[in-house]
Amino acid sequence: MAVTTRLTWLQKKKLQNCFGEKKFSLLYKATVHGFSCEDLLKRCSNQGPTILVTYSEDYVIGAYMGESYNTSQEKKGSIILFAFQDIENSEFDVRLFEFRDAFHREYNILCYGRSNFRIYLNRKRAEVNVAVIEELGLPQRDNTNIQECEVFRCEDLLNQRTIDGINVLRENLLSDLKTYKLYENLVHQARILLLGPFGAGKSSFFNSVKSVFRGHITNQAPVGFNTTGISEQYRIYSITDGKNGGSLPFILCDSMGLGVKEGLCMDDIPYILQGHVPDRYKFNSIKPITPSHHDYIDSPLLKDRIHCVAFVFDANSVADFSSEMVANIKRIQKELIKYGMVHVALLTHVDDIDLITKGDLIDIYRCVPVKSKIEAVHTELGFPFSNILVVSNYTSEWELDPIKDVLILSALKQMLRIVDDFLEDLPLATDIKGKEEPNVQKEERNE
Ligand SMILES: Nc1nc2c(ncn2[C@@H]2O[C@H](COP(=O)(O)OP(=O)(O)OP(=O)(O)O)[C@@H](O)[C@H]2O)c(=O)[nH]1
Ligand SMILES: [Mg+2]
Repeated sequence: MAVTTRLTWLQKKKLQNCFGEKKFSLLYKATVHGFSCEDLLKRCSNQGPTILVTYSEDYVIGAYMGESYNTSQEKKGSIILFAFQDIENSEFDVRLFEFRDAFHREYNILCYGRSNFRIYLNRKRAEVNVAVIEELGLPQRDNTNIQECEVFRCEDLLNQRTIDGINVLRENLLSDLKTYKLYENLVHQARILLLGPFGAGKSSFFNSVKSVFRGHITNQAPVGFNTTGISEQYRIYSITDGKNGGSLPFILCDSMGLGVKEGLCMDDIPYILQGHVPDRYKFNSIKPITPSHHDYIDSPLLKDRIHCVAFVFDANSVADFSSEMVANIKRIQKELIKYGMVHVALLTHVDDIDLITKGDLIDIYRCVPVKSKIEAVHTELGFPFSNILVVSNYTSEWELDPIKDVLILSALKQMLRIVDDFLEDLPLATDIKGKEEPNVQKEERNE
């Protein structure tokens, strides 16, 4: 069975952030490998930077060493002692005490500095210098009983091998998307509608996608901080590969935000889904578009219809949606099901979640706070887990970042797969009620 740490996600994350975005790999655990220096050094020598963590009844204390443990010699260098208590409370602080001295071993004792921190593993005890205890804010006592001791190898999360892997993944995703052929070539471009509350990041998602394919940051769609909504027009954005390249196999449709009193008029939604609403249509919160509107699209083809809806949600607000907002979203979902349309949830602003750092975006779906947001979307709004996607939009960056690109491109790829399902499931030349609908025809296959 795999040996696992006693650190909670939050404790580990706070420590990782303290020592500069590190990845921890557990090398030694006293209750499994033995309470002796021999056992510890056998497993932890020559492993590069390490972190040792001891657990007592009411606090955790440990040491970070930038230099490898070595069985034979004394090691001089920088040592950082750390401690935290109040671990029941998620607001706990990690206190640090840094000094330059030697690590050495005396028969069965690990010594960090001459007397700063000494661990008697075989006696399950630790001694901490009085001044250090004060510095770390720990309760004064002569020595501490240790229940557990663990040592982790610490590596940079964003090491060159990981960055190379991400660049390869990014290139593969870009090439898959540029050449993506939709089901039976029924349409050449998937129309993806972005719906969601004000400020969720709909327009920023379009800007982010466009930036990735342009090769530099662009901000075509206006974005803002206004809580009553920035986007008032319906925008149908086709994106090209680079500046002068061909059109990509998807179109993003940006809409007005959903609100409780103001915002996108619910009755506009069926018109949008069926493709009646033209580009640049100015929404009216209290009145839907009517066939008498001068640019109303009377006879939309399959290519003009929406093929997938992405509900864009700010990950930090999903747990606090008002009951009215939840009711609105559920009402739209019902409508979508009526049209046989699969929909996804796109969680933005994950970079804003407490403690999340850039390195976490590499494996964001495994981050505990992100998992809990995904869980909330699943239970509150009924989205299947595989249809809840996570991105971090470009907002204030000057340069593209391959880690963000991978999330954005992966989300798009999943949306295209969903469009395929929609197209495959479509009754030929019939509308969703099964009646003949001559106005909504499939696009010429070889157009
Ligand atoms: N940190 C962070 N900020 C984001 C993200 N996405 C959007 N934002 C910010 O959120 C704010 C609103 O973004 P918009 O893209 O205008 O949101 P919207 O859904 O189009 O809003 P409306 O058009 O008003 O409905 C802006 O300040 C963006 O910079 C994200 O992933 N991370
Ligand atoms: Mg907008």
